[in-house]
Amino acid sequence: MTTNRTFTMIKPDAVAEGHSGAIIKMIEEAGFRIVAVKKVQLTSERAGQFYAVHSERPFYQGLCAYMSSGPIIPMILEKDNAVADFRKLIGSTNPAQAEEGTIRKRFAKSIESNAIHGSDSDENAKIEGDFFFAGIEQF
Ligand code: RTP
Ligand code: MG
Repeated sequence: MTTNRTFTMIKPDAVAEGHSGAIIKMIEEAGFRIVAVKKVQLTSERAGQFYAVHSERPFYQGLCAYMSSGPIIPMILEKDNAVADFRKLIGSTNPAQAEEGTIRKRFAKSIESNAIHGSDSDENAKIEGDFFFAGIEQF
């Protein structure tokens, strides 16, 4: 296994409910190192750019409204096998199907408001990290 990076955002519902600290604790205890972190609020347009891959899906408008409804905490993370291990740590998109011990099982409210994002490939991790952070912000 090689050390590599993934990208995540703590989504508006989890930030608003005060779960950021508990979620970051779970992430660090699972062995991820924080490479970059900040708190920002997206416009609906910018959320739409981030999720452009879903632009034809029926949930796209709702997703853009949700992701711009309050501040989020984007982060770049580093670990062996980062992308796959982080998807395991967050659990299924739908919390009803998420395994015990996962972040979504503990904090997601629904398939729409599901607390956290995780990149689905090394290529997308790089694109998504660069969407939020300049090179000099990534340590
Ligand atoms: P994410 O990209 O946020 O990590 O989530 P994911 O890979 O598990 O799921 P994805 O299929 O990429 O969907 C992106 C986000 O869109 C919302 N969603 N709503 N109503 C629905 O059926 C539905 N499906 C997806 C969720 O916020 C999901 O995380
Ligand atoms: Mg996805």
